[in-house]
Amino acid sequence: MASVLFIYPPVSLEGKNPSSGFTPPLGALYLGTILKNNGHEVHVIDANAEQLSLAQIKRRVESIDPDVIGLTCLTFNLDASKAMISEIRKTADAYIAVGGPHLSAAPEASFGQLGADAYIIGEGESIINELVDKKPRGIIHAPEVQDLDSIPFPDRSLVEHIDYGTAFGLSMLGGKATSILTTRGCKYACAFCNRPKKASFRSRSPKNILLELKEIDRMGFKAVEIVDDNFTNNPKNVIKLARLMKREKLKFNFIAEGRVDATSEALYKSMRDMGVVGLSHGVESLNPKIVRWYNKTRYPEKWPEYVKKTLKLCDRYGLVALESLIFGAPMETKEDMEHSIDFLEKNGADLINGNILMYLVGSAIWRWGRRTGKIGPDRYLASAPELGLTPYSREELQEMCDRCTDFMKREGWKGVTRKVLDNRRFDMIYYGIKTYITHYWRVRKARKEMYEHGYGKSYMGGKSNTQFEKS
Ligand code: B12
Repeated sequence: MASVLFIYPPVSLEGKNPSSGFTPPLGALYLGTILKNNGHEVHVIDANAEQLSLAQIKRRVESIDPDVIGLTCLTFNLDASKAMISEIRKTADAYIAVGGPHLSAAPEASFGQLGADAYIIGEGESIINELVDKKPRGIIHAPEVQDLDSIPFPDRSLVEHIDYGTAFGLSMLGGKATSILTTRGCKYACAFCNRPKKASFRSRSPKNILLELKEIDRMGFKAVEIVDDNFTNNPKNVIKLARLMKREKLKFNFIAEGRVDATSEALYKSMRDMGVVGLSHGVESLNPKIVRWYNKTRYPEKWPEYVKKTLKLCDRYGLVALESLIFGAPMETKEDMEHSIDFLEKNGADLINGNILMYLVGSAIWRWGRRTGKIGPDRYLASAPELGLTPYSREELQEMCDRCTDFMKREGWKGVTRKVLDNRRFDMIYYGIKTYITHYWRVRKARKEMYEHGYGKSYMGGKSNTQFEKS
């Protein structure tokens, strides 16, 4: 039997990572569970959550001395993954396989530069046993799993030593936290996203999700992030799940991601009933021309109406509304950006998350940039101002992001408190007050760090130009 180690690399091996520590690396847990069930010894290092340095990672690898190492590579942690592999290679002679979202998005010709033995495109479940047993080399296409109910639940005990649901050392969700995946794939094709468009949208059955939630409950988790690309993609299932949970008297503090054009009273009521505390939506812009360029919807002119309706529903059902905006589309003016922020502020958003537009390898806007010669062939991740694809500088766009952050600081707590009270989430209120009193200085420090390094500031401490040298 082999000793297998999964590593989830951080964005940066030095500085603070904006979103470290929030949820466990489910990909590694799903694959690790299959191997564990087959008798292999499985370890997981979440270098992102634990903010490990290269030297610390290397030491841990050496002490585990695995036969096989599996890495989850995102475009954002590409540089870190590459550096880790090269460092590990110096002392360990393990077979190294890399999977994850980046591989499904980037050109296959570039994979070799990562320095691994095998590169897996797609979902690893169907090939993970073979990978460990036979150690094949090169590029491997793993088919997506059609029957999601057939996959064993991820074994969360593999990362029980890590306190999830925290940001900058502070628990954000009210209690022991984990995550769950209820669907895979997405029905939409946003132009800035580099998730594989080939992947079909699939749902787990509500009964199967319920069984996993019961297990999560038995393990003592109170808070659960639903990490689907879009939890509201299958509204019927959400409504059914809420019914089943009610029958079982099961409730968690959930957070999830939804769409502003997939809303209904029944859906929002169900989410409230099952315990969803907050829902985030990719609004991106309130200018239909920009919404069309992002390919968010077939009806861009209706977008502002959709956003208004969604915010009303969040208000009615007491769901904290975290609305995301992207700044820096080529045709976007400062007035457009200000209008987007004002619109959200006036129509009931609780929190606004501003981001600078990134061109990610494999996304439609990246392909457009390549076709028109605006992006070099080896540039896999770059922001709009770096590429000169917006009339505004990084600082000007950052100022817009800061306006969103200021709104959160100024108004966020009011909306959040009102909604939590409306929904009689006394557990969360008690937890919030207790944390504030007992960890006053930590709360202040975490808030400060969050605003300095968190979402809407800069990805990777300003370093956003990951690129491979030409081979
Ligand atoms: C939860 C989440 C997070 C959490 C925790 C991540 C974690 N530990 O898994 C937090 C909040 C920390 C986070 C942070 C970030 N995230 Co995130 N995140 C997600 C999210 C919503 C779910 C991840 C997940 O659990 N998926 C479910 C599992 C089952 O899928 P999977 O990880 O892809 O694994 C499967 C395959 O990829 C493959 N596989 C993966 N690893 C391996 C390894 C081997 C050896 C093999 C064989 C196969 C294999 O098999 C797995 C099982 O089928 C995804 C979107 C999504 N729905 O996947 C975005 C996503 C992964 N995140 C994304 C981004 C951009 C980020 C950030 C850069 C955001 C930021 N600005 O800070 C950071 C980067 C963090 C880092 N270290 O690099 C992008 C990545 C895009 C890209 N190509 O780079 C995604 C795809 C969202 C999107 N639509 O754009 N994220």
